[in-house]
Amino acid sequence: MITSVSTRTSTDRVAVDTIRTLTIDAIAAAKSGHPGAAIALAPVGFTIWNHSLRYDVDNPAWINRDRFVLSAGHASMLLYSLIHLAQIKDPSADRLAIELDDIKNFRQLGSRCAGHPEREVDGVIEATTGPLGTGIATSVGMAMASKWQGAHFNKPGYAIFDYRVFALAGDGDLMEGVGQEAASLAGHQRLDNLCWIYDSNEVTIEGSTGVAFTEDVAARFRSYGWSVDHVADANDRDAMARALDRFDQNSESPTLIIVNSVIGYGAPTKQGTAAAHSEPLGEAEARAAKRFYGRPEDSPFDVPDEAYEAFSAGIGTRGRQSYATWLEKLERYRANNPDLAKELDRFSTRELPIGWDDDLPVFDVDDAPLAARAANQIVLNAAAVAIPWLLGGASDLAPSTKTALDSPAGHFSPSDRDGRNLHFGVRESAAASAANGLALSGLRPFQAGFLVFSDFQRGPMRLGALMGLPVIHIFTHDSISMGEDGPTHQPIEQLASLRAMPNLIDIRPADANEVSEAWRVIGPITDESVALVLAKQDLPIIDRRRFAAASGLSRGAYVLADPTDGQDPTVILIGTGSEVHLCLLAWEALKADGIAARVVSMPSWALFERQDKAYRDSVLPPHLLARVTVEQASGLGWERYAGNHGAIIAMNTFGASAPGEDVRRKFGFTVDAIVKAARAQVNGTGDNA
Ligand SMILES: Cc1ncc(C[n+]2csc(CCOP(=O)(O)OP(=O)(O)O)c2C)c(N)n1
Ligand SMILES: [Mg+2]
Repeated sequence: MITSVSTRTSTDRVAVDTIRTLTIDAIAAAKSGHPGAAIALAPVGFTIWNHSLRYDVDNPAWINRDRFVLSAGHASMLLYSLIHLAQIKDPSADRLAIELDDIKNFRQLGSRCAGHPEREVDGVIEATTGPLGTGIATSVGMAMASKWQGAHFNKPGYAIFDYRVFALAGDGDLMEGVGQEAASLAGHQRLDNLCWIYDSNEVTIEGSTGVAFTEDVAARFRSYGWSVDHVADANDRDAMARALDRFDQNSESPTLIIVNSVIGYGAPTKQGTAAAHSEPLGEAEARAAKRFYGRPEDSPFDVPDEAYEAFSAGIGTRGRQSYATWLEKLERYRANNPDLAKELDRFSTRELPIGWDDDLPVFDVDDAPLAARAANQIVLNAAAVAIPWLLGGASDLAPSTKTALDSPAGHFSPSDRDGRNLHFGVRESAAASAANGLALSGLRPFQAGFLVFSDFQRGPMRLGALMGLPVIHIFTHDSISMGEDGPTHQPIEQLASLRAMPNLIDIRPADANEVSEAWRVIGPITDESVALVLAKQDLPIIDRRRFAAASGLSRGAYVLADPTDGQDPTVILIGTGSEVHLCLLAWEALKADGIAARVVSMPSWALFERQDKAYRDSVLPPHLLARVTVEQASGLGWERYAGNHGAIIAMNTFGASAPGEDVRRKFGFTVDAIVKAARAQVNGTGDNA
């Protein structure tokens, strides 16, 4: 529908105010929610979507769609209203992605309008947000992905990937450290396809930002290398559109558009106050606000046709055209670049190349002992050769974590967008957030660091797990055995806390072959994150001719060694990672003593827990209560496998600064200690001491 400018303007105004009234009504029905920012930013959201966003509402999963991330996740009703009014189709069912009924059931079980936006499928809600700062940080990964995909897949005249990323942020997002790290990274990388819109309303929950946040944001972003633009009034849609156009023309740097708004605009007593942030308006205030907007006071969830029409004339028309043009380009691209097009098809459906794991290395028992991180370097590189879109980096620790990809992988930078080594700098939180953004864009990212610093990443890791993203977190220096750097660098409680996280698979391999098998498991994962936990120190290669095959790793735990004379075991030694080797030495010593022991290698609690009971019982027979678990980490949770009577050899304190061997001895991780505990178990004198 072609409309005159004046009609467009009044129709647009109705659409903007409909976002506001839907917000008011949904929050009133739920008796909870955050109206203020959604109301104030309605014209801003409207303009981004209808003036700029290249997005086809009939094809939300379009791989080259522009991305919009609502980093101020508490303003979720803004996003739900936009999705509904734009009439975005559900990609897999004959319905809208968000129906009016979902909005009426805002924050209730079964509604797609959760308290904070939750990503479910590609393309509708682009990222789960709410924890402030993480949405904007994730958007940096998305912008990097767009650049990488463009460099990798585009051919002259065929821009298959050139999507832009918009993120809407509030004061909280800009205060958070993770947002600051990410802004610094984006500025350095000159991500000109990234636009953050900052709602500067000078209000947070505690009141005026004057109590805690008074810096010159524009100057800060300029120093990061961003272009900074201003829109003096959030209601000025023309000014907003012009600022978005300037972003579009900028090919040098990311853009920050600072928008001044009045929180809760139009709600007479609440606007401009912290109360508008988190309180439903209340009956009288809601009526007054609706009167102010010129919308009916007595018909809740009223959506006039003009509201749909405005979106249809904006994002609807433009998106359909953009998609059609792109599709036509893709067909020609396909004809001219058949191999790359095939790769693109696999990439777009998250399918691994056929035979991707054929050349994963197998390590020989006669090879020299190898640190798990060193083995991982070899396996990771083999996987990267096979999977073109596997890429990643460390938080300045690639040489220590051994996660550099060999030439010709290249280094991602403004002059090498095809590079697959990413340099996150010393920015753990941004690294994990960017990895989420890369995964949301279809890439297969890894991000690496010391296990102890996973603490800096829990927020974004948790969001990645919650979103079901196949991010590969590689954590090295995985125990007190890392030695001389001392207790600040020696992880204790990290493993237990990672194991407590839903949708995150823990894998702590015992030797190089378990590392290889770990990657065989990791490769096909599409909807969970992985924490691959690796020892710094050398580990002997387990003799797989004498002991069970490393492929047992895929089941989480497996019987590595049993009594050789066919006897039933009288005690089970359960180890993970570097401690499995100690268990094997203890097994030998016990054998020499006539004690029949079993050794279980348990690289992954998560994978073991999903095996059926018969398998679990075959590994850990319920009647066999004499057990010793060994792990150089907090013992929290090991009761699960040790049982009430078993011995748990673990850490109950922080570590100590000394060579790894000495630290291990000091804290009791020795063959003798394991043998002693096993004997006590067999004699019935041991317990959880
Ligand atoms: C990491 C994190 N800490 C705290 C919160 C709780 N919280 C939700 S909104 C908010 C204040 C946000 O202020 P601002 O970003 O300015 O949003 P506005 O109130 O202006 O909409 C806080 C502290 C959160 N969501 N995430
Ligand atoms: Mg604010």
